[in-house]
Amino acid sequence: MYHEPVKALEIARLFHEMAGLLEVQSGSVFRVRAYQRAAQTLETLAESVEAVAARGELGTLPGIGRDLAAKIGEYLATGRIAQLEELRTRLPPTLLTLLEIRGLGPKTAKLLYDRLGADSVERLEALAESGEILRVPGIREKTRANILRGIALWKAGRARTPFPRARAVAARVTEALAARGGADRIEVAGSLRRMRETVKDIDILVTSTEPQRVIKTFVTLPSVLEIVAQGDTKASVLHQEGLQIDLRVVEPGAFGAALQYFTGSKDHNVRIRELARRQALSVSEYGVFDENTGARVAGTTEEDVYGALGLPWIPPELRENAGEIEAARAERLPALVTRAAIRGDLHTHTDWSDGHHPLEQLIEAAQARGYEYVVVSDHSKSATVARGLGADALLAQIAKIRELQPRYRIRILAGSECDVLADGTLDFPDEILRELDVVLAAVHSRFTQPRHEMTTRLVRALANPYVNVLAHPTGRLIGAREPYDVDLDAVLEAARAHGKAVEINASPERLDLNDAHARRAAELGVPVAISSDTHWLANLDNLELGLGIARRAWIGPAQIVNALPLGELLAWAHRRRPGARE
Ligand code: DGT
Ligand code: CA
Repeated sequence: MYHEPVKALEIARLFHEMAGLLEVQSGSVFRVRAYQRAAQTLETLAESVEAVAARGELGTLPGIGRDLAAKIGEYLATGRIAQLEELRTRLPPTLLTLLEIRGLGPKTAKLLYDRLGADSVERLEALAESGEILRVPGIREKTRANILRGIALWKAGRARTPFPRARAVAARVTEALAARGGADRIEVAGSLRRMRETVKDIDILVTSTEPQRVIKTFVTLPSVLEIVAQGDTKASVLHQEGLQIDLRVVEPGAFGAALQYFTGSKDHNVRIRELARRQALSVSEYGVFDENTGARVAGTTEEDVYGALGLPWIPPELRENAGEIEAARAERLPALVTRAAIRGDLHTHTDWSDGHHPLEQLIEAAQARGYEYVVVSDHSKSATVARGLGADALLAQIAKIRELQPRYRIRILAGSECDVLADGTLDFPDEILRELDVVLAAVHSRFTQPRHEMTTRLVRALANPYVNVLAHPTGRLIGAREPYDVDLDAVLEAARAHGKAVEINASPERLDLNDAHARRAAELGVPVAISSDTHWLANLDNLELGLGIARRAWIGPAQIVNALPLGELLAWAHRRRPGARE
């Protein structure tokens, strides 16, 4: 189980809101930054904030002075922050959503609110569409286009909740249900269990001898904003994070059937029922029934349900009616990757570039994950916003890594997330790349190149004999930047031809390659690297999101380069270098 720093995250969210409110109010930039910094500290806290508070040490946390420590204390004691509630009354509640629009800064948001009363995304969109915002000094056609684009992305991001956020909510709710008693088994079903990239709602199943008690507990959780529906064995609520949660209480004898049914997908279930009918069986959320006698032949576990139809249990990530039923019937289900198969992380940053921790801390954290190796892959010099390393700094870092090595069990590999320049050449010359153990190549500039240029650029980078992995191959930032326009098949073909890997970047903002692209890569025989792209130590655990993508892509350990033992990984990484033996 990974640690869910529940309270700290709640407070971090409130501090971000404070920062936002102060920002649109044109409060002092100093205060805004202070809240943002404190929120970041809380988000990356290694232990529970309650424990720190109990020791009276809140004020010793980075960026948290006496005033903010008092606010945290207030929230822990009362569940509220009075100043925040006061701020909320002074501005329309929807105004803050404007700050979520990419490309619209707080100054512009305030300007449009003051001049035109743009107090919600909907209103801003109408004003932008009609062109009225162009009357405000400083708003040009380009600003208008950016705002409309930002709104479109915002809408797309809201309709469904990103998997990482939904999973965090589900973890909190199921923990609360477990802690308050009354429920025996608790499982999350639906698209969340299938690890889809986004989910519409959270589906939870429980068994209980006291359904009423569980329902009551559920609808009265403090995080519930509104009860949508409430019955004897099921209820739906709107959670404060803005998504709906459905809870169903089922009897133990039907738990497996209900879990199978509500895990879906719908298309998978339709096929399952067809298959059943051909065997004179019927499948529902209550069990598998013999159509002639009406007797229930399975229902307690999912294994029984699939077994009754003559199938092996099918992993939830595969249940999309994308060939898994045929594979199951032929006993050819893939052996999917698990966390245990992963031997190292190939993509991490330290405070040498835009990571937030010194090299030693990163190495210790990776070692604590039980890895055999970790690649330190700070940015290269052209990534100026990420404080990329020049050649001298990189050589110094390599020397430092070699010097530190004897102190650690884990093998520290010197790497670089080397920029792919606009023409497809790399940010470092071969003489420098030669010094590295593993080389990642990635695009961080000129995202808007026409398709053929971007494709040529990536294909050329993959041809470089020192490059091992193409990092975040499509460049999307979820809710903020579309993938760049590229012929991905041509890129994957080049990766295959040159024996290079493509990355499944497990950072929640990226998740790139996505499941469909990763499956395509695997089908073409292109190996993948599942990487955390760590900037904060806790990011190392994001790897799990990448594993979800890989599993949805039918990928097993044999197709994953960071499932290779150290020696084989290095042999693979170096085999195209000049002078290497094939
Ligand atoms: P989403 O949209 O992210 O919530 O995706 P799901 O798959 O969680 O969909 P949801 O919440 O509407 O329903 C949960 C599961 O319940 C779904 O995967 C399969 C099952 N289910 C729901 N409605 C139907 C239906 O009309 N027919 C069948 N066969 N199954 C259904
Ligand atoms: Ca659902």
